Amino acid sequence: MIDVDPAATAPHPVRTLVMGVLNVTPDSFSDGGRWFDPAVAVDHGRDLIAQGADIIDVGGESTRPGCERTPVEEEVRRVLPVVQALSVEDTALSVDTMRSQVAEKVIDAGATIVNDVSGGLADPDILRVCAGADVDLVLMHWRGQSASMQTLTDYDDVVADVITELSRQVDAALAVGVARERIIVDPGIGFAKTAEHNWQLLRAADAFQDAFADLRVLWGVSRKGFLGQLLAGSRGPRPAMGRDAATAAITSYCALHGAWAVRTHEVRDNRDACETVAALRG
Ligand code: PMM
Repeated sequence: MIDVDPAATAPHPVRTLVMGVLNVTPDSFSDGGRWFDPAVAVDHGRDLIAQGADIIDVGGESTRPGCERTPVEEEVRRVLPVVQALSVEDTALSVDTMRSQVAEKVIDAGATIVNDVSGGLADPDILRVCAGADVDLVLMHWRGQSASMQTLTDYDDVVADVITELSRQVDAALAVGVARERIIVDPGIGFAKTAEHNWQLLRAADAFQDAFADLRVLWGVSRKGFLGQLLAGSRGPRPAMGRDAATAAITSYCALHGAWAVRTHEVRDNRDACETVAALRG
């Protein structure tokens, strides 16, 4: 097994890292409710670490399409105890939030990565908070809140448009003082995108990597709806829990195409996939 330091800022480590998803929510699309109790969530986080997660990504607000916002106090109530408890583990801790108030609190509690799926657009103060702290910042391509995002899928050329729009988000972060090497970019698979857009972005992984050549690239495809559509049977789309093999296949593909990290619900097989690709690449 190859150890990689999640705090190192080189865009292409010898092995792609695995960010394990820990959703402390009652309603996330694939695992909503399973880890809602803080003690159960902490146990699951430790389990993901034991399975090989390099980073744990704690989220307290579901971003599934159509979803309404979680009140800020409730988001803090969900994530803070889990971050506090996991901060003693020897694993990088990321928090999936679009809110500056939440980011401030979890940074104080030991989070080392802020994963903002809105890429600084939902609450621009989050950029200032991250600029003033010792954290990495994930900027994901985003066009609007979950309640409306699937109406925001008009693109001239999805690959070029995502690169242009995400570059603007990167520039906004740089403008308030976030250091370039602390920025991680993510194309936002499934966010304001149709299934075909997701496939086009994945096929263009090299172009995406080239456009952000000096930055780390994170991909989040795990169990997403377009995989359910791909694997649909006579009873409709394959349920989320049956999409892990497809997820691991895409993990291998992203690793081969230079991803810094993948964000996945299932960790063991995805870590194995990253190890295997690292061996293949020599
Ligand atoms: N996807 C989800 C949530 N957070 N963060 C990043 N950086 N990239 C993603 O693709 C992403 C994310 C939605 O999945 P979930 O509800 O299962 O966590």
